[in-house]
Amino acid sequence: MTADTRPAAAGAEVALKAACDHLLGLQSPEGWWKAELQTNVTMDAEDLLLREFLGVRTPEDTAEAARWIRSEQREDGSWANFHDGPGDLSTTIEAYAALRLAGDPADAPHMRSAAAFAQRGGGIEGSRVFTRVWLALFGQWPWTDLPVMPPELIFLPPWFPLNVYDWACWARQTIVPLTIVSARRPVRPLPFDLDELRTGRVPRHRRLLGWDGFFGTLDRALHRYERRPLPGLRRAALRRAAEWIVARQEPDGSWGGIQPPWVYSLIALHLSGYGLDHPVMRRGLAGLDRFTIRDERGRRLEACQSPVWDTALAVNALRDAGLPGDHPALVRAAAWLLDEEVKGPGDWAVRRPSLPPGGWAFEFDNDGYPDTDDTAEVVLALRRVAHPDVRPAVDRGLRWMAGMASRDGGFAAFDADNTRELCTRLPFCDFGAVIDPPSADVTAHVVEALAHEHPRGAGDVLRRAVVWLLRAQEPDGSWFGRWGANHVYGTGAVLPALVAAGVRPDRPCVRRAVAWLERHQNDDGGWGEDLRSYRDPAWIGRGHSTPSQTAWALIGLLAAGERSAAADRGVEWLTGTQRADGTWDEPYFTGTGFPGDFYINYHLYRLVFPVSALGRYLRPPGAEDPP
Ligand code: R01
Repeated sequence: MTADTRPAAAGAEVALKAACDHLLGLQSPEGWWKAELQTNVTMDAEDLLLREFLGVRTPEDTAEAARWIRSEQREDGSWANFHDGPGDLSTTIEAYAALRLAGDPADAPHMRSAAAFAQRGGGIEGSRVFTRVWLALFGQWPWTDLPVMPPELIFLPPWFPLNVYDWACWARQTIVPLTIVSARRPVRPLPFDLDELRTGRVPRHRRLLGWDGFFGTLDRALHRYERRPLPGLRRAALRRAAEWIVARQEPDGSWGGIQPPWVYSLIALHLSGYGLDHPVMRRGLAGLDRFTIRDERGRRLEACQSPVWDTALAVNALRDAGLPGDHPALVRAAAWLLDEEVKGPGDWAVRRPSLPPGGWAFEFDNDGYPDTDDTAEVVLALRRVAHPDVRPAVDRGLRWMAGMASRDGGFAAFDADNTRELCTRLPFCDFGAVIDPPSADVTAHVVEALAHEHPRGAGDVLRRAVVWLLRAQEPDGSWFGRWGANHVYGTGAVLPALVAAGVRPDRPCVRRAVAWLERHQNDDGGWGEDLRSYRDPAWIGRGHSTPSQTAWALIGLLAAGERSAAADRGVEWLTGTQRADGTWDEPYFTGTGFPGDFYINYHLYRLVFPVSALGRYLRPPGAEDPP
């Protein structure tokens, strides 16, 4: 064995040891890792509005949430959806409404500057549908001036356009309760109004969206129907929708483990006659407590939680770092992951009825919605741990995952063939992704898992997924990042996948991706890509260097065999910015919920990805794998 003489190697060894120690120190006694999943203050504002609506808002929670919301306000009076991002109109309006609820007077300086920002940005009239639904619940917006989503939707068969299974699972679980809410049109008056947030003008884009073309006509017809719905049909639809919701409550009281379906389901069921002491409501409200973080800055909610994802990434990182497969921390993590396997069917079975269940979901209790992204990472992790029971679970996961290929050969997160573009055209859908089509990052993770495992019968699935990835390469040589920011994430995911699948690193597709990464390295040696890149192509590949994005670029370069000066400088950026305690600071959000609309700061990313990158830098792939 010869010593590594690269100038960055010695520093990388020291940094990696400290980072691994820090990461090991974050593991729970049960074996999982879970770091904060930070999003934006709409979570906290909507939590107060929910509690007000249900009549369970307490002065203590209100004061603590308001303190957090105030602490997140920007210089210009607005609230943003991500660190250092631009103020967002809808987020600002929701935060403002919550602070009024908490008693902040409209003439306080921070409220006046928030209202001024909202006015400049188009006011309540220009805000997203969800924001106006919240305001309608409190008499601050007319229900008649919102796009109609009738509960009769629940009766459309799975082959009919716009049926509930045409929607991405997160949108489906949000829309079904909202159909109940908007059919019942409840109003709980407030002791104040929000006139200071109104402009009195209907924004131009909404007039076009709402009243032009086919969907404008459809929406007008639905508004007429809404005035006199068929009583028998309406009653049956409301009943069926409520049953659909109740059947999907998870063991932890959540719906899909994500905040929007959760709060709208609680409101919808309450309107359907479920009292606060009904077990479904009690479990739902109690579950929210487990998603609540309380610390010196106040009280805030996680939009969802990432223990399975974090644990799989941590295991892979520690194995990349050279920890042996029989290390007690890894064995404990594997045992916990095995316990988390999804063993029953879910909504995914509507499109793949004969596929046996298997795989993993993102969260502690999210059995109805396993996803291929988590399943791929868990498979990649479990196969590297010496635990006697991993094989059958890994095999079930691989079979389920391979069976979730979409028609075009690519992979989406939660469903197969969830590609009905029509859904995105509805006037109701002005926020976030509402379908779940295949993406390069998810397909890459699946390819990587299949390529390492080569499960019987999946050769064709793997080949088609590789072809899908090759076709998805952007003209500039990069790949788009659907669930992480952005092309740096996509490219950092696809390169290891292609190489694992046998694509030689000297092939042009790999060379073009390497060149793209090298072109976008910052002068300081790191990589960063601003979230604005999702709306403004000028930002693609550009932004402040961050630990996770630098690590993704390094992982891509190292997979391509680049033991180059660019890699050395990336490693030096990581070692030079590491904190004394072994982790990194990462205020910038590098996770994507919905491109353009909803972003996530996964607080473990700053640590797990640098550990993987430094580990792979020091130990080229294959050096000590498998266990
Ligand atoms: C939301 C919302 O809050 C939300 C929260 C989390 C997600 C989905 C999937 C995964 C897992 C992670 C997070 N992986 C596929 C990705 C791994 C990196 C999505 C949405 C907001 C508005 C609406 C999420 Br409407 C619905 C949900």
